Amino acid sequence: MDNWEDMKIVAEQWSKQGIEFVQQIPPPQLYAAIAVLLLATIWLFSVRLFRRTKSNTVLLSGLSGSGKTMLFYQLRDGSSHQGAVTSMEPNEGTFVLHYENIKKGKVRPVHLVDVPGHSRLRSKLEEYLPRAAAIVFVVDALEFLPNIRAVSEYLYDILTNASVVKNKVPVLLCCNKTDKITAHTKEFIRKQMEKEIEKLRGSRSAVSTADITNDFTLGIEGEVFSFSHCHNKVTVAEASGLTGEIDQVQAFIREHVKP
Ligand SMILES: Nc1nc2c(ncn2[C@@H]2O[C@H](COP(=O)(O)OP(=O)(O)OP(=O)(O)O)[C@@H](O)[C@H]2O)c(=O)[nH]1
Ligand SMILES: [Mg+2]
Repeated sequence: MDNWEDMKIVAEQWSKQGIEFVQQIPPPQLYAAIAVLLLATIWLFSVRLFRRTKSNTVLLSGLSGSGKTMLFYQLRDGSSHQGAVTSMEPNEGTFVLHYENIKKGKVRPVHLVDVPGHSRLRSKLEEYLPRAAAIVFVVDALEFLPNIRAVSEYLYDILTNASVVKNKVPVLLCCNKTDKITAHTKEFIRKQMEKEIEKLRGSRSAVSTADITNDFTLGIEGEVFSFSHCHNKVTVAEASGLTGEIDQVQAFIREHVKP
């Protein structure tokens, strides 16, 4: 009982001292301290809010005919009900990926945008780049060599775009159409594209094919280009929009749009 009483007295003394201490502080300083505290809490809350509202936009880009639209439908419906027609408009949708429909529960939807690859429509891409949480760059692994220059230029334009660099948007180099045995492997495609981009780096006074402003230079000065030198994380994967082998694409999307 004695102990309890002692503690009460000590607590009372402390609170008295505390109040006296606060009263000693000149009001302007007190207000400043309160303001700082308030601002700090507001800042903390907005940081948390901002994190929650992180973009869920994933872009499918790449040359015309690489298979973006087919991949879009595979990701959405788990089937490839369209293809062969050149897209004239961006294909957009916000949905839970098809394979995730099986898992019941709260899963964050993905905003997927399939941007046409036709050279005249590619400037559309620039509108979407600032919002992108991730980019799936689709490459036709069958018709790769005849298009190597164009493919590399397009990727170069994306990797040097200001918002892509500033936001460090991760890029998946998706080697598509691997259902055919004549398809090139992702390792081959990666190496060849590194070589081609190395050439482009030297001669990049050429006009951008995609109307995308090249705001940054690529790679490390004086070193042979490698995707590992990019500001962005660039990874490679194989897929087939035709047969629905899209596990690696799905995993990439979910890595960057957290469920
Ligand atoms: N073998 C094979 N063919 C594919 C695959 N994906 C797409 N194709 C074929 O490639 C062609 C182009 O596919 P799309 O999905 O329309 O290509 P896209 O990238 O949307 O082209 P644009 O809309 O013009 O930018 C179609 O004839 C498809 O049948 C695939 O995984 N394997
Ligand atoms: Mg299309």
